[in-house]
Amino acid sequence: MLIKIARGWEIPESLVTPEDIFLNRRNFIAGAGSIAAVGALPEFAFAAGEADPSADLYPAKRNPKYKIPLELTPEKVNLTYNNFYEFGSHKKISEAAQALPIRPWEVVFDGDVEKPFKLGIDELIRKMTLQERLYRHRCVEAWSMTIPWSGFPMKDLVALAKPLSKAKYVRMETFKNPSVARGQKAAWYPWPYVEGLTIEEATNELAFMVTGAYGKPMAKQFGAPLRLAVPWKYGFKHIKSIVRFTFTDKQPKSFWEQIQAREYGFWANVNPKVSHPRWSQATERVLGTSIRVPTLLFNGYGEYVADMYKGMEDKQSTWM
Ligand SMILES: Nc1nc2c(c(=O)[nH]1)N[C@H]1C(S)=C(S)[C@@H](COP(=O)(O)O)O[C@H]1N2
Ligand SMILES: [Mo]
Repeated sequence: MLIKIARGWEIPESLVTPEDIFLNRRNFIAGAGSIAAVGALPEFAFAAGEADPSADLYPAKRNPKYKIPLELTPEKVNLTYNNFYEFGSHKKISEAAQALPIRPWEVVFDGDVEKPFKLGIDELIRKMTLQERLYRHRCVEAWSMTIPWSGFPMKDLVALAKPLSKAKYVRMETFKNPSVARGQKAAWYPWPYVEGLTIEEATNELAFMVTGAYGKPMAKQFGAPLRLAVPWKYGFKHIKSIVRFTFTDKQPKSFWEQIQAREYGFWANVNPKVSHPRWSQATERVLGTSIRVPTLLFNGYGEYVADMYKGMEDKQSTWM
């Protein structure tokens, strides 16, 4: 491999052909090696002349602890291959997503908290210390990407919210605005998008609130201005464009669970040995390359998270 492999990440050399290595080296140079040289890419986040009020906070200092085994997915690839059903049930939603107004943007904290409150996104971001982390992302559809997210630990957001001890879960909600998000006109989906984590998961060091990507405020199609990253779980848990955090003692029912609980459950921890009812999860297609690599248990993050699921390993629901 081109980059020193972090513990727990090993991908057999045999799965990578020389062409792939060459391709990856090119991607690496074009992607990871030139995060600063983004001027040539289309400016997605704000219209011309409009400045993102948080732009001065980027690039955030990289936290070197979180390593990835493969090169970063080129920015352009990630910017143009997205799941964001609010803007359509296909991957080419990047243009449509530009219609989403991301200022002003209020975030509500309610439920079992000391005192419910609302906070403007810039006020929230500026209460936190931003850092950059290189994370892997594994979609339940068996593709994956790697991405330099910027943001802050979700633990810090939970601390700010001051949940009561009876709160066992945090329920998160995406905006609802069918006039700009045309996908939300499809009444057969249970809008708004909802996701949830246990408090233990939300305060795990890997759970990350994303505000930026590729060294600048995150593009709208990534879920600006606030999105979740829980890299040991399938991609649908990574809820985008969050407007509400509700602390509760009841396990939240997520968007996909409401649609098809047999295929998309609450836990959704990555496991190559547990197939989706309609396809294998053993390998994944790496976006921006021609390779497939084996999928790893907990997407390779077991050393951080496996303890939370002790005794649940045999339960099918842990993995779906
Ligand atoms: N609100 C909302 N969040 C969402 C989704 C969505 O459709 N709506 N799709 C999820 C899925 S299935 C994946 S794989 C990731 C995709 O993130 P990306 O487009 O940045 O790759 O977002 C997740 N978060
Ligand atoms: Mo996904």
